[in-house]
Amino acid sequence: MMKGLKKWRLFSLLTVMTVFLSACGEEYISTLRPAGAVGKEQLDILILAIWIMTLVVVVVSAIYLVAFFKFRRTKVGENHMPKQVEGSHTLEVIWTVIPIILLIILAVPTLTYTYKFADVAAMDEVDEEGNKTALTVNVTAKLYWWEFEYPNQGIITAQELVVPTGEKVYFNLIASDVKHSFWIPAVGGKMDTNVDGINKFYLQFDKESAGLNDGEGVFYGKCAELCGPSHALMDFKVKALEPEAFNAWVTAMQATEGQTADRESSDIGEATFANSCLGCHAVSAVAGNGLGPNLTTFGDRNRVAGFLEHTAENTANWIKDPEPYKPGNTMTGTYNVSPEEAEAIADYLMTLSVEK
Ligand code: HEC
Ligand SMILES: [Cu+2]
Repeated sequence: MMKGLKKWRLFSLLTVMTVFLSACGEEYISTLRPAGAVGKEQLDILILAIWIMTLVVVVVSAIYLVAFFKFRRTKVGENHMPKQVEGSHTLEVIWTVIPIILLIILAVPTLTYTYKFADVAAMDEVDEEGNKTALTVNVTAKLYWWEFEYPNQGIITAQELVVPTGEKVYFNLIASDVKHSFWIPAVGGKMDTNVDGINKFYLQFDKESAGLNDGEGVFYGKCAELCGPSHALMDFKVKALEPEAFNAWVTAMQATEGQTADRESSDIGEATFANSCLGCHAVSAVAGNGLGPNLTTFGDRNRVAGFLEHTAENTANWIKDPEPYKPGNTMTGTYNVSPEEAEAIADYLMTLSVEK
């Protein structure tokens, strides 16, 4: 009796938790509150599967309960011999055909959507002038950060993906060191980024970020493949802009062509940065892939290194010694600056912005 009671308590606890936790999904990160067409369709498949599973559980439980109560020994008598159904064709056909039907109901939409989500033919379409019509982003995952290159616009950024709403955005996914996985939970995915071989898919961003700051509808992105000690900190942010604002952002990014830090600058921050950091961190968006994140838009970021609160203080602390923040990162130990210089650099980096 006691044991049954304990089980009952556990069961009630789980039920209550289900009810309460189901409301926990924040819009910027929840797969259950999709903010794009792909995420919605993926959720539809999930719900279909849950309905089918629920149906099976309900029917099986009902049959079990009927058998349990109706055919108790105390009810049917000690010597009752139930009807023998071994080898019954009818029964075997029934319990073979029903699961097959259920699997077909599940398989048809799943396969259809799987092929649909992998359809990236539009990536190669061009207009009369030979320009690519679809927006493509080359994503490179690196320990422990993300690089986003827009090949047709000739710009590159890091840590924060900027996309237009209402159109399909195509992704070429690759990793430069170990396997990672690109995931924007609220919008769809995820897909592995491999070291050799490009994975391609598309996402659609239907909900505009209300503002470009954290808490204003900026979506969260995650690495979804265990890749090393700082895997859990390998986050990025996604800013979904209406097409006009997106185009303005692209133009502002393109205008940073040739921008650099000056070794002779009277600003100690800029001069030190030019000497010690520029080799890994470009400050122009029209640059190639970097050993470190492109910092052209550093002042516009929501986070430092993808996860720390975006303040000059955190930036300076990160520069002084990034190791405690992200163990195993590839910046640690590659330069030498004094604490004062680190603080001056942090102030300089905060001024780098295209979002004005
Ligand atoms: C060997 C190349 C290298 C050098 C040299 C280097 N960094 Fe980095 N830096 C990186 C890498 C790699 C990361 C990403 C680390 C991570 O998030 O795992 C990074 C991250 C950062 C970030 C966070 C970027 C963001 O988008 O939030 C800042 C700020 C930064 N570095 C500043 C500096 C400064 C200042 C210097 C010079 C004093 C410097 N770095 C020198 C490679 C380098
Ligand atoms: Cu990872």
